[in-house]
Amino acid sequence: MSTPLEVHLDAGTQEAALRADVVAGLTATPKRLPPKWFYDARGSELFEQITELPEYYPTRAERAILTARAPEIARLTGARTLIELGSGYSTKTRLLLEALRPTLFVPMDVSPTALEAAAAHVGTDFPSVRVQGIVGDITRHLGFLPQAPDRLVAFLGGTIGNFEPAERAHFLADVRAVLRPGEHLLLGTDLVKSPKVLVPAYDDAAGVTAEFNKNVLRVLNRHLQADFDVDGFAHVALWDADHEWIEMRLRSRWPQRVTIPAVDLVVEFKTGEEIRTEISAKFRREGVEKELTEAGFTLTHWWTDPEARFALSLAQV
Ligand code: AVJ
Repeated sequence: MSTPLEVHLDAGTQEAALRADVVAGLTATPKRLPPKWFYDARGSELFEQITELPEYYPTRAERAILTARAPEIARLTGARTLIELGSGYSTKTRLLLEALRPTLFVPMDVSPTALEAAAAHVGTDFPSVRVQGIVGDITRHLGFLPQAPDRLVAFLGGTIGNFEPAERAHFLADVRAVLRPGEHLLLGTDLVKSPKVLVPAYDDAAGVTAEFNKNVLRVLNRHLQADFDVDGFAHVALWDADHEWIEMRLRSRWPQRVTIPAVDLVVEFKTGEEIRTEISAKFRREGVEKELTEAGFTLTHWWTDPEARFALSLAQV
């Protein structure tokens, strides 16, 4: 049973937010763009392909933890409502749904296409679960989450790593603020490991991540009538050991001038000049526990895959 998508991001608001991010990010030094603009229909599909790449271990590692721990998570939380933030296609979520058998499943994502696909497959496989998809920005629309009983908020995939430390603190405090005492957060975090493993995960041999990265330029071309030459930029993935995060960048191959009519902007690029398009922070247990505690949560369980590549934290308000 699935109710129609609840939309808190109408096209007008989305375009205004995109314009503001593009003006702020491409007039800054160094240039940057927020990763949320990767995820149009093509970008969401490319990300699904990334999750199947041999080099991209986080999805498989997290799935292994969920497979092993879903029954325990169900028992520990007793959740009757499952909320999934940044749900995408919700492919790993079926493991939680099978164990929890919740009354209500609320996936929230910026991508309506991904939510529709999620609602369709969950609706087919779990006919007794009511699905209420919310098209929204998890940094702005948590207030629209339903006041349903016994909620478990899942934020999987390591997506919290896309936020800078200060943004993470705000985000976790916001999640904490919408929850009632006794309710839970299940948080997926990728863990610090050798750059020999990390860098290829973000720079795969088949070039899918490169296409995903460049997709943000296609989004700007389509929505803002920009004239980015997508082939004029090279995909870059590097490990920032000080911040313990992966950075993705797009590096201009030659001097170029890009016109973005919708925001009345002309942007110049020197050869080698980069746009930072994503950070993907990697974590250690101490850091996760500290950040959860500072946000008002208590970390009750920490599970990793057998190779300790990825962690799932269960925290309670
Ligand atoms: C969806 C944010 C978890 O950071 O690993 C994959 C996105 N970027 N490859 C990540 C991503 C490049 C992914 N998250």
